Order: sequence, then C-alpha cells, then structure tokens
Amino acid sequence: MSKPLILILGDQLSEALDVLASAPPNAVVALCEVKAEGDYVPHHPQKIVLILSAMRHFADTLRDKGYQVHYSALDDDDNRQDLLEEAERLADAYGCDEIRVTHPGEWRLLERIQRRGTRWRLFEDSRFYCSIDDFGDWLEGRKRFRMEDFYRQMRQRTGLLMEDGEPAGGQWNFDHDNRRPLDSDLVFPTPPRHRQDEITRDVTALVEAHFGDHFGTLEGFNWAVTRRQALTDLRHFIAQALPDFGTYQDAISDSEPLLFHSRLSASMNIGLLSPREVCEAAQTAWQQGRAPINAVEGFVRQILGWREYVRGIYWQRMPDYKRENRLDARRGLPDFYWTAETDLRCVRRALEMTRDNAHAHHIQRLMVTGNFALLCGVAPAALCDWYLAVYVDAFEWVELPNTLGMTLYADGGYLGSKPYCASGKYIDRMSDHCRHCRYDVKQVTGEHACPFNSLYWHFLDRHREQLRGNHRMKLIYGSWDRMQEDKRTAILDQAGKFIDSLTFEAAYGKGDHANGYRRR
Ligand code: FAD
Ligand code: DLZ
Ligand code: SF4
Repeated sequence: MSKPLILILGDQLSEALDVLASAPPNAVVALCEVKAEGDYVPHHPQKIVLILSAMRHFADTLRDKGYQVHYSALDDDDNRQDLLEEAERLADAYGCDEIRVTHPGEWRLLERIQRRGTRWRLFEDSRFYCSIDDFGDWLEGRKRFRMEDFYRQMRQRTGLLMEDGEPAGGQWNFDHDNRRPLDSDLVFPTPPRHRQDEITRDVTALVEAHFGDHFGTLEGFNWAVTRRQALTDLRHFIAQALPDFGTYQDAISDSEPLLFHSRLSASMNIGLLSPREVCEAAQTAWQQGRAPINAVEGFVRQILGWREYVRGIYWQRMPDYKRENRLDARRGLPDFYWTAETDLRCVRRALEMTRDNAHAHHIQRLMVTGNFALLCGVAPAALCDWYLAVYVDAFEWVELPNTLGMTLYADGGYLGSKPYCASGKYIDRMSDHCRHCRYDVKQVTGEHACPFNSLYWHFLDRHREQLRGNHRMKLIYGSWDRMQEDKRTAILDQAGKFIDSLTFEAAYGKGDHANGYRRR
C-alpha cells in the first residue's frame, strides 16, 4: 500500500480538507514551520505568531483525532527551513512514496510544487464556494464580466439569501442603504479578548527572536489561534456588530480601528472558519430577525461575492497578472509606510493601526493608504509587497487582485470599472480625521492645503490618455477642463512639490515586475 506524507500548509488549518479525507491509516501528516515562509516578505510579527500558534494548536487537534502527526518546529536542528525541501526530507525519513498537499494559495508555491515532479500530488482546496475550474467556466467567452454578475449567479447556485428563486428582500444589492459616514454618537462593540496560552507565549518569544526586526508590534496581539476562539469571534460579530455592518461599512474613525467590521478574514483565510458557516450564520441572523437585510446582504456579498471573485481572477490571470502595470507607476513605497511618521492624519492613523494590530479595515486599505499610493504613482510591486507583509489576513490570492487590480488600477480595469482615486473631500465625508489634521481639507493649494486634493488632480491630469475614454470619468475631466489655466497650473505645481518633498524607496524599472517582489 502507498504511504503518503500529507503536508498541511499554515493557511490550511481545517479538518474538512479533502487531502485529510484521503489519508489512509498509515499516512503521516506534516506541518512545517520554516524560515523561508516567514521572511519572503517581512511579515508583520503578529501574522507570524498567528500562523505558527494556529499550526501548533491544529497539530494537537489532529493528534487527538488519531492522525500520526510530524511537526517541524522552526528551531529544530535538521529543519531545512523551506516548505518543499522540509516535506521531502520528512517523506524520505518516514519512507513515504507520495507527498499530498492541498492547492496552495500563492502561485510561487504552486509553480515550485508542479516543477517537483510526480512524487507530489495536488488536492483541490474545497474550502471555497467556487472551484478554480468552475470560475474559469463562468468567465469563458464573456466579454463583460463584473463581480455583481458573478455574485448573483453564486446566490442562485448556493441558495444563500434566496426565497422562491428570488433575492431575499426583493433586491440583489442593498448598497444604497449603506455607506453612511461616521456618526459622532456611535458606540462600537468591543471584540472578545482571547486568552494567550503557553503555545502562543512560546511562539511569541520565537517570533521576537527570529523576526523581531519586521515592521509591527506584538503587544496588542489578539487574534484567534484556535477554531474555538474563531467561533467566539464569529458569535460576537453576528450578535454585536452585524446589524450595523452595512450602514457603516465605508466609515472611517480616527480612534476606532474595527467599527462594525468582523475581523474574520484571517480566521477564514487560514482555515479556522469556513466561509460557508460564516455566511450561513449571517443568513440565520436575518431569518431570525436579529439583523436587517441590508447588513446581511452587504456582508454575504463580501464573502460569497468579492472573496470568491478575486480568487477566481487571481488563478485565471497568474502569473501574468503580477506583471501588470498599465499606469506605468514606478515609484518605490513612501518611506513612512514603514514608520507611520507623517503628518497626513488619515494616513498616519491607518499606518499606526496597521503597525499595532496587523489589520486595517477595507476603506482604510482602499481609500487611505491605497489611494495615497495610487495618487503618488507607487509601483504595483512595491505596494503589493507591503500589503502582503503587513496584514494578518494577507495571502497573495486575495491580496494581489485587491491591491494591483482594485486599488492601483494596474490591470487597466479588469477588476474594477474605474480607479478608486479620491480627493480629501471623500475622506472628510467618511471620517473624523480631518479635524485632527494639520492640513486644511477645504484648500487645494497653499501651505495648509490637504495634499490629497492637488494629488488627485495631478493623477487625473497625468493619466488623461488612459482614463478619459472611461464614461464614468467624463464628468470629472469636464470639471478639470473647465478650470482656469492658471489654477490648473498652480494645482499641478502644488502636487509636484509635495511629491518632491517625500522620500520614496528606490524606484522600480519595467523589468522589476517580472520577478515579483523585492526584498527589503
Ligand atoms: P469585513 O469588513 O468584516 O468583511 C467581511 C469579510 O468579507 C472579510 O473577512 C473578507 O473575508 C471578505 N472581504 C471583504 N472585502 C473583500 C475583498 N475586497 N476581497 C476579498 N474578500 C473580502 N482581504 C484579505 O482577506 N486578505 C488580504 O490580503 C487583503 N488585502 C487587501 C488589500 C487591499 C489594498 C484592499 C483594498 C483590500 C484587501 N482585502 C484583503 C480585503 C478587505 O480589506 C479585508 O478582507 C478586510 O478588511 C478584512 O477585515 P474584516 O474581516 O473585518 O472584514
Ligand atoms: C505565512 C506563513 C508563515 C509566516 N509561516 C509559515 C510556516 O512556517 N509554515 C507554513 O506551512 N506556512 C506558513 N505560512 C503560510 C504560507 O506562507 C502559505 O501557506 C503560502 O503562502 C500559501 O498561501
Ligand atoms: Fe487626510 Fe487631508 Fe483630511 Fe488631513 S486634511 S486627514 S491629509 S484628508
């Protein structure tokens, strides 16, 4: 009988994996901590603690279920410190003729596994609603494809929020009820505090020793490292935050990191929760009258819609997708993305929350740090490198389309129909940052003018050729063209001087995109 080694990666910590179901009684299940995964980008220390602690807890769960488990710890003397090499070493040591692994979440690993030859056998990652092949079938032959179309067919296919074949509440999408700015009298739920056991404390010391120089603090670590803790987070979100999730989905607060967001992305991405149980819990809350339809539909759309859609796009378009740079943006990252030292209050707070929590919510990622990088012309490779490193939930299948496609419009509109560029006015409308800022959001030029305002016009002006044909941009180009010539010149001058005043990491040339990320 064949004897397989079953390799479980650090973001595949689910008992429901097909590869585990395939295990014969003689199988060895391996989990391997390796240095290479911790620093191929400089991951935030909280992200590394989360993965390693969750891996160690999951190994214990599997042992309790009767699996024969080998756990390679980071400090083991004979650890090869590379996932594939360590797995092959273990396969040899245990006399395994085959290595089984679930399809990884990043193309760099898939490509290496496929080059390794027939000893390696890939299993589908069945944690998603839509398989890679099914997404390819859906996409094939379509001239126009948008997330909304995909999402509607997923609602029909799964029956989620459907009543007699019709969308629950009579509409597919309740966004017009959402997007309220921050109200001053809002009270936000406090997320549960998770106990840190000996495993997490050991791993924290290990991460401090090996990755202590990475951007980010460890003090505030409060991520769910077990399924039980993740279920606590899920129950808390459904009861306390979901009812207001939709209404304040796009709001930003100067003081409150999470607002009504779920903080469930990391738990879903590493396998502690399944997207199915999360969406079903939200649906049940609506059915029982505990949350309104605009909130539940908005939440389900992020998971059944966006999450599945970006994964589909990633696997359809890689590896070419990573080389896309249609706006020819070449700047390195502004230095202060690694220090949070900037007097742009909105950017500073997003960076500080990122440093302290390894998390920032969607609108901070998209409309603050992302928008700023877009307006400054930061290269996709530089920004993707950063997002992949600093967020606890970041794996390339979900990070790359969101950063390169949605935020930087570097795929020329494949993912989003127009760039998410915005002036200070948007940030002022959705947040309370501007009243704490040294800049004046109402001014476009002058010493105190909010830099987002002139940068916004500078961006539109320099990309006129690529963007003016987009019918959703016509109005804004009309406003720009109607402005007096001397006003336009002053705005462009203001933006140019502001960009010159920043320090960027080394610039990116065209060739830099071919090989992916630079190491810091
Ligand atoms: P909530 O606001 O509570 O949303 C619920 C769930 O919906 C999330 O947990 C997530 O699973 C899903 N979701 C929401 N928006 C998206 C989206 N655009 N794409 C995919 N899933 C979505 N999400 C990641 O999981 N990993 C990443 O590496 C990542 N990188 C991002 C980079 C940029 C530039 C941007 C703009 C967004 C990125 N996102 C990423 C999407 C989103 O910002 C996070 O999923 C969300 O902030 C996680 O916090 P939450 O769990 O509280 O989300
Ligand atoms: C992110 C990460 C880290 C920091 N460390 C490990 C590790 O030591 N062992 C492991 O199996 N996985 C780790 N991971 C998660 C992997 O990077 C992830 O599985 C791949 O990027 C594929 O998505
Ligand atoms: Fe941000 Fe401009 Fe507002 Fe300052 S004034 S917080 S830089 S949008």
